[in-house]
Amino acid sequence: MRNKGTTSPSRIRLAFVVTVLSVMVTGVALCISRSNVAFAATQLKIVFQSFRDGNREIYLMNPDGSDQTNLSNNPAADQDPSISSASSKIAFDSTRDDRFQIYVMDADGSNQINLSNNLADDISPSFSPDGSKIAFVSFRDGNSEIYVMNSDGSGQIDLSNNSASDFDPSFSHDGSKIAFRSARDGNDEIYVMNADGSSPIRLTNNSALD
Ligand SMILES: [Ca+2]
Ligand SMILES: [Ca+2]
Ligand SMILES: [Ca+2]
Repeated sequence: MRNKGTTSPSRIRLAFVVTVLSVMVTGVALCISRSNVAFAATQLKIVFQSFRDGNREIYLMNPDGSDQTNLSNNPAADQDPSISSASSKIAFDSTRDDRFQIYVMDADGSNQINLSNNLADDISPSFSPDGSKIAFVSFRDGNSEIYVMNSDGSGQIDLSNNSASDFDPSFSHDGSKIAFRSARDGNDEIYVMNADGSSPIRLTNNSALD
């Protein structure tokens, strides 16, 4: 179960791709929060995860591929980076404290802090565009839910509150919406809700996995 957030990157977080591309072109702050790669337009850096050291690590590189640097540098699994141009912070999840938890670090890899800090798995962090919030997935309620917290780890709130699987949150460019994947209607579909969890709307509707 704990690997679910990383085994299906092709199925996730597609709802805001058009917005993401326009943001990148116009050079305004962040960006994307896909499972393995995030692009910080204003910082001209790309953060990604790599298994090149025998375990998953968070790396940073220039857009031309130069200066690839291991930021997380820990024998545990470190994955799912989300970079905030607004705050110059990188959120990720890691098993270094046994369960997957949401961590944040500075863009040079310093000051790595456990933000979610509970006994259940927490994965798939995604910064809001202004860097003030982090959406993530938590299993603390017995099934996966979309949570949001302040960027210091305070105020952790269940937004999806549904007995089905909910995964892969991604903020819209203005921070007002969160797209995610849910199986609440029988199979995986893409949904969008307000950033406070209200008014979830199903965007896809088919028998395949979205
Ligand atoms: Ca690692
Ligand atoms: Ca759920
Ligand atoms: Ca479907």
